[in-house]
Amino acid sequence: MKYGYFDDKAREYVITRPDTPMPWINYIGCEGYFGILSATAGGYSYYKDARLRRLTRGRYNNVPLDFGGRYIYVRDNADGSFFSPSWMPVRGKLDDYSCRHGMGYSVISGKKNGIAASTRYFVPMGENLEIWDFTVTNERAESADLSIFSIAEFCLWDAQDDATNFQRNFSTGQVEVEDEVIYHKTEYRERRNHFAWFACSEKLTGFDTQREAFLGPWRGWEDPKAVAEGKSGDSIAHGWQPVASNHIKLSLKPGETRRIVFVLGYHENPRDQKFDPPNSQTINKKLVKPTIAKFRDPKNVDAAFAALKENWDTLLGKIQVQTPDVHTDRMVNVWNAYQCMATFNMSRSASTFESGIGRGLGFRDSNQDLLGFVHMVPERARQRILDLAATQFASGGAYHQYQPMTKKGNNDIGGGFNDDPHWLIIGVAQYLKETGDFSILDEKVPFDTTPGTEVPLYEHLRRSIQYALDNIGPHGLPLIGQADWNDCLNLNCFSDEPGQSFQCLKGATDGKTAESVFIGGLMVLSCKELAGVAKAAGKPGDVETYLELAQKMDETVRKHGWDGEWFLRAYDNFGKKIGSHENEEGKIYIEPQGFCVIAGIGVEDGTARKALDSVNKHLATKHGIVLQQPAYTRYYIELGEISSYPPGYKENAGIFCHNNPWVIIAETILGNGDQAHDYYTRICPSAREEISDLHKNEPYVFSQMIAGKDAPTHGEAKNSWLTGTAAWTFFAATAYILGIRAEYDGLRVQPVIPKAWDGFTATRVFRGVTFDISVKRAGKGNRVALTVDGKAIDGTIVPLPKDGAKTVKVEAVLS
Ligand code: BGC
Ligand code: IFM
Repeated sequence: MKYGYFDDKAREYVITRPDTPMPWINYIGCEGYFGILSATAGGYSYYKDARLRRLTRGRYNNVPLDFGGRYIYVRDNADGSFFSPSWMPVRGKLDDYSCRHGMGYSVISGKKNGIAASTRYFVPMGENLEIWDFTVTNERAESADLSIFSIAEFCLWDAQDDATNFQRNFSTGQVEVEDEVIYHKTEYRERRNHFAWFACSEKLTGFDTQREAFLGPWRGWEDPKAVAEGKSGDSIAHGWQPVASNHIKLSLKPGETRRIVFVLGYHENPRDQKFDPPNSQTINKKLVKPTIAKFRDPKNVDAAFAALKENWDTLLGKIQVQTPDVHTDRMVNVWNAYQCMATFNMSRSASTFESGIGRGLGFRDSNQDLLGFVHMVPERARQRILDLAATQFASGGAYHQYQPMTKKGNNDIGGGFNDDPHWLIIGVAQYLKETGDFSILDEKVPFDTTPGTEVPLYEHLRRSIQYALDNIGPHGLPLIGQADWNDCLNLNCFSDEPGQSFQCLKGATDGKTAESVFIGGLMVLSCKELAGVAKAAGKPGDVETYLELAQKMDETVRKHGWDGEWFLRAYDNFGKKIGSHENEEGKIYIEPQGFCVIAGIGVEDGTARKALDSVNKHLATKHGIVLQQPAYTRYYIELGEISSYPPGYKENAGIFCHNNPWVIIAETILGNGDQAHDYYTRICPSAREEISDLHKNEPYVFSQMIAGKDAPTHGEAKNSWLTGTAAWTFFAATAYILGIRAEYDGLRVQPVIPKAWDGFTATRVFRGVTFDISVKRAGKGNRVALTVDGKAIDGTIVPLPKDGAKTVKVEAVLS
């Protein structure tokens, strides 16, 4: 069953009933101010860091799952009845409901008894605030006397502290109200540098800032006292739970529409102007008054919305395609690119599945995310690379995560995930191919964010490989450390004691035995990429060094990492094979199959083909490719967290969508466009829209995981939005299936599309030049003949125009 539809022209997904199988969310904000926004107006907002600057409260993982948000109540003063146009939190029956999730905004509309209301939520570009642009229409034949109530609940900044330290927090909350603006100033006494505010474009009938005054004792959000009685309490919060609620009375003639703008904003002094005067007990309101005045005027709201639209048109305009497949088109042109920006901004921190407290920005994650967004925001990719590299250790190892607010490595998790350093090379290489900006390699970047340790970024890349060379195991393969890409394959964490959890036990191992074939494959690729960087950057000496290392590791992987029909996964702490036909369970894993082929291992001699055939035979299902088989039916302490999951979920044989595109890319490398696109379609959310009751998650974004064939809920998705799947599927579809990819010397056009496609057209903006590409089939193969501005060229790389032209016309014929 479907719960909505794609409005492809408008770049919106339209949800037509509020009781979706899961909260179907969107994100607002794409610079510093961010919010999660569900289709029923749930979710919270934060500034830069979902943990350290949480502005409002949402109650995730609650009953129902999505609770607390940006709520509006519409009350009919004639009979005292009321409803929420977003369905939540009143949840009464609506006569009409829709939510249009668009690019950086959502419009949620509801109608009841002839009163239609709609709110457009968004964050203007360049501002630290969100707008709730509300309109209400009286569709009745007689006048309506209405009360509108808005409410947001403030979080006391640090989301972790807010959730746990209420013995203190119940006594710290403070607000001020001036000129009908509610200022939330908890902590202002000591910090004097930040506050939030809530304002409205209309004259207020009343307000509330104390949650219990608004709700009334022992009442819930579905039936607040203020709304039921039609009267706010004009309360001032002293401790407890500060909120911001406005009450506006309206009298609407038949057919009349009124618009009210609510604005929730945040102010934080710039770093160099940290604090307001020491004894200041009242906040420095003049800092935000011009902004408040600006957005109380609907004209400025319209202009801000137009600017937001324009921003997204520009970003998405970098790649637009028209193929015979509607799912490919809408994912590439709109939703997958949009999801890539969300993973860039949010990493893995804040979603329906992530609390915003547990995870900062991942080193491996953010480097991989770059593959999906560098073409849209190259300057921001540059900064991200420098921030990531600054958390690397002098050894070349890296913190696994860093906190976006402080940009410092996270000590709780530490380092020792031995795949991490390689991803920096892959991220930087992609940045260079996209932008040609080699100046980044000379940027001075510290180790472990320690002043005085700065070296050029290029040296960081060299240290990444040095770290791998310093951590080689008994078979000559890279040591796995805490884990590799598969966070849950914890081969150095074991204990003989029954009932021990997967946590690393001190002294259990020296970590010098367990090896990863996957990192072996990854290292072959990263060495080749580093050789490519060195060549393009004019460092010929290094080219040979890294190509030799790639060659050597390639040989080691074939010698010690090949199981006969597929690539092995690892050697455990006892030197025993993992991912081998010799194992009883976990005989074959997906990661090394896809990745070794991407690295070029065995492509010439047929082993690569064998490995991918084994994937097809043992791992492929109609819902996607599972991570390994057979699933672990019991807990193996020597394997760690992977076997803690029941069969078919997450890393224990779930369909981990993130590495499906590795196989998709691998299939294109071997020239098999049919198989590649078929795998793509299996996990593609749009193609799964019809089975929403099974899939459950949003049909417009990829999920991290779909339950595998061993799970009772095979086909059910979890962890939507924030996943490496976003970048990798985008990269697989655009750069490998459609074959349009950035190279040092130009734009490659080398499609490997399904045989049934007669071609496609695309526009790709690359280094400021628009490439208009048209691909036609003259035969069923993948051989490409290119004509550029009417002239045939050799090879598949279209160079940038020498005459400074801003457009290039490319015609490709496949035979
Ligand atoms: C995995 C989770 C795991 C977590 C912590 C994640 O990357 O997907 O299943 O619980 O890492 O190890
Ligand atoms: O590789 C990881 C990623 O860093 C976070 N999500 C899960 C993946 C597999 O464990």
